[in-house]
Amino acid sequence: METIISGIQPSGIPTIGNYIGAMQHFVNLQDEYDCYFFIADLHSITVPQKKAELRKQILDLAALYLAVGLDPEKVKLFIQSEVPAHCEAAWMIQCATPIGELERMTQYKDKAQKQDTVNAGLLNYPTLMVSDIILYDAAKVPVGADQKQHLELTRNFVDRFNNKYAQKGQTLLVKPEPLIAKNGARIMSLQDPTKKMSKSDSNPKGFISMLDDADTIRKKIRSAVTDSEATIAYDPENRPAVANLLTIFSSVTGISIETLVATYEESGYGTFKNDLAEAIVDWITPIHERFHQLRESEELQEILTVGAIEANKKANKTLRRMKNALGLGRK
Ligand code: AQP
Repeated sequence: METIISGIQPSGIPTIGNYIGAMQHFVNLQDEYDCYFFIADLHSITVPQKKAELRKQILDLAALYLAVGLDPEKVKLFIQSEVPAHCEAAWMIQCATPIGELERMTQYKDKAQKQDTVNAGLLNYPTLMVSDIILYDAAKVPVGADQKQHLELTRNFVDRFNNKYAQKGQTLLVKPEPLIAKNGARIMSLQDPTKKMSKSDSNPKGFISMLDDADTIRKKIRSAVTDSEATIAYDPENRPAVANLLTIFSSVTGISIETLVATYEESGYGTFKNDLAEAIVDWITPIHERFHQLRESEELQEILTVGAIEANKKANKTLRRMKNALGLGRK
């Protein structure tokens, strides 16, 4: 069975964008692959976080992973900072990565623009991502379009490291392939369809959090921007806001966009938005029930403890190979 790895940052409560673009695919992949999924708390501190909120969001994300359908019997679920190998390997990777390669990363450029002071961690973020991937010998990494550049960096690093240090016939590091979801939708902000929906958006009207209650969801959908056209149509280029709402509608109901357009073409935004809000509420209510059962449970703690043990076991093996390749420490 091939291995896959992916993580989500606890930099807020996951949005339905995180669900549609990442979590739902993780659930579909768990039967076919040896899966490692993690809570990327080390990545989240590249920008300032509040201590108490971060601690809460780590457990919220863990419970949400399970509430949306990840099965702890099938996947290893762990908290990144509980596996020290991630930072150790990241240091070795940084020492073999030209700064120019990191400065070219578009996500770095975007995030750096929004900070008064740019920390070294923000620049080095992709090297921690390289570490996340290589430590688990991941053959495939589920990535959205925005992460392709980071995966390319990983593939380049693996080539460089293997060429320089692998002994004849040795698989030192595994070179990962991207796993692009068939219906890999990118969900946009409800207030600005040119901007990706983000859990750390300072305007909460821009996103639907996976823990928003029914009334909040209804209000946010009601206030979502649309356009001045009279009919409902799927035209992402010219009518991105409506296309975004149709994509969300289709994702939470499984109804095709064509069928939705045929149903709502002439119905006006009021009915369309009302039905969309109810569809989201119907879909999210059982997720909330499972979330609340899990959130304060001993079971959640046990799942994370077992996940950390398994992840440490696997990651430490790769770390040892890397240290031996570089001649660090003692044999
Ligand atoms: N709007 C989105 N549509 C589709 N997929 C999305 N993802 C994020 N936003 C959308 C996917 O979710 C996964 C985890 O993301 P992350 O938390 O590690 O980082 P991110 O992409 O930076 O997510 P956010 O919500 O925008 O977080 P903040 O606000 O902290 O920057 C990834 O697979 C991503 O593609």
